[in-house]
Formats: sequence, structure tokens, C-alpha cells
Amino acid sequence: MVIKGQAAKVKELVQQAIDEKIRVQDILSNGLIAGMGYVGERFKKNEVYVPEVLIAARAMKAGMELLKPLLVKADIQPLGIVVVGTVKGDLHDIGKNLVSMMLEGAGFKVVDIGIDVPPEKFVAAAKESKAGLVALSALLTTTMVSMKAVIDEFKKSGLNVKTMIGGAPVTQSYADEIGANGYAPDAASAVDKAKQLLGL
Ligand code: B1M
Repeated sequence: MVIKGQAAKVKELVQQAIDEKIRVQDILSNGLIAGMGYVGERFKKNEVYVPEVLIAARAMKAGMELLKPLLVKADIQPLGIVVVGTVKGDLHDIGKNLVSMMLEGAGFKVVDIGIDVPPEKFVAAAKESKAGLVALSALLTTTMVSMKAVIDEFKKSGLNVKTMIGGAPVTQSYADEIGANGYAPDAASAVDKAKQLLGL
């Protein structure tokens, strides 16, 4: 039902699973995350497009609302904590939001700090949330240079945080050039890269 994007049905099935005392981890991993993972794989292969991913993510979120209090009660830890934001000067957020949704769908805790984010704010958010990874998005050739400023700020801070970058004008060679730890061409690949960088 996540794959089909049927939010109401997802809610109903999650509630049913909770009532049947199925383990919260199993509902999350074998139900919601598995569904979102499948959508991510198809998105990577261009078999589905942005609207389908957004609808599936909305359905997953509907199920997550019911699970969240139970996950907190059971003290189930996320896969990792990732700060996500669009760099300074850049107001594009559709791709960034997709990256956030995919990461959440894969079991990460996402701290989305929005658009037009200055380097110091990335560092402060990573520090405050104890993130292991920061994902930067840029859609303009004029703002991708801000990514280097963020990477430099992290180096200066001495924090042990990995960085990955993405967005239409960004490439692996640019990531190498500015010293980012990783690059992902799309939101589904961002999940794979996040897992790789965090050693999961
Ligand atoms: Co703007 N814009 N825009 N725009 N805009 C582009 C990017 C542009 C290519 C259009 C064009 O000229 N053909 C061009 C950039 C040229 C360049 O620099 N190379 C452009 C321009 C020039 C501008 C303005 C300067 C226009 C102006 O005012 N003169 C202005 C800049 C504003 C600013 O940011 N300061 C501007 C404004 C806007 C709107 C506000 C109108 C709107 C944004 C609305 C919003 O985001 N809420 C907008 C839009 C919608 C676009 C286009 C049409 C679509 C972008 C988009 O959302 N794509 C875009 C043209 C195009 O791409 N066809 C364009 C869908 C999205 C899912 O893809 O964001 O690439 P994308 O994300 C992908 C991957 O890149 C990757 O995963 C996502 C999903 O697979 N990814 C990551 C993204 N971030 C990642 C982070 C990661 C990993 C992967 O972390 C590791």
C-alpha cells in the first residue's frame, strides 16, 4: 500500500498490525521501509517519477505517525541521524525534500534545516542533533560553491561528521574537488550513500 501511495489504507493496516501485537520493528522494517525501498529502487531506474515517490512518502508518513510513539516507548534507535539542507543562496527544496523523505523511509532520523542555509547553521545543527552525516543540496551553479564553504566549516569545527552532496549541477568530481565524503545523483542513491558512509 505504501508503493501504491494509499495513505488511508496504510494507516488502517498499520493499526491492524499494532492491534495484532506484531513487533513495531517488524511493521517498520518489513512494511513501511520495505515499501519505500522498493519505490526508491524503481525511481533510480526511472520506472517511477517524482510524483509517485511523493505520494508513496506521504503514505509512509501516515503509517509512521502511528508508529512513532511506540518506537519512542520501545526506545528503538534510528539507523543514524542526518542533517539535510539546501545551501546558502539557494531556495530550491523539492529535491532536498525527496532526499529527506527517502532517508526517513529507510529508517534514518532526519533533521531538515530548510533552504538558504549558511555554513555555520549546518555545523550548529549537526552538533545539536549529534548527527553522523550531513547532506547538502544545491540546484544552481552559482550556489554549489557554497558547498565548499560548508565542508570547510566542518573541517574547522573538528566535528566527526561525514558530508555528502547532491543536486542537478553537482557531480562526483566536484565532491572530490571540495573534499565532500560522498555524492549521490538522486534521492534513492542518497540512502545507499548514507548507509555506506555510516558503515551500515
Ligand atoms: Co529554479 N532553476 N531558479 N526554480 N528551477 C533550475 C534549477 C534551472 C536548471 C532552470 C533552468 O534554467 N533550466 C536553473 C539553474 C541553472 C543553473 O544554475 N545551472 C534555475 C534558475 C536559474 C533559477 C533562478 C535563478 C531563476 C530566476 O529567478 N532568474 C531562481 C533562483 C532562486 C534561488 O534559489 N535563489 C529559481 C527559482 C525557482 C523556483 C523558486 C521558481 C522553483 C523552486 C521551487 C522549490 O524548489 N520549492 C524553481 C524550480 C522548480 C526549478 C526547476 C524547474 C525544477 C527543480 C526541481 O525541483 N526539480 C529547475 C529546472 C529543472 O530541473 N528542470 C530549475 C525536481 C527535483 C526532484 O530534482 O532538485 O534535481 P532535483 O533533485 C534530485 C537530484 O538532483 C538529487 O535528488 C533529487 C531527486 O532525485 N538531489 C540530491 C538533490 N539534492 C540532493 C542532495 C543530496 C543527494 C541528492 O544529498 C546528498
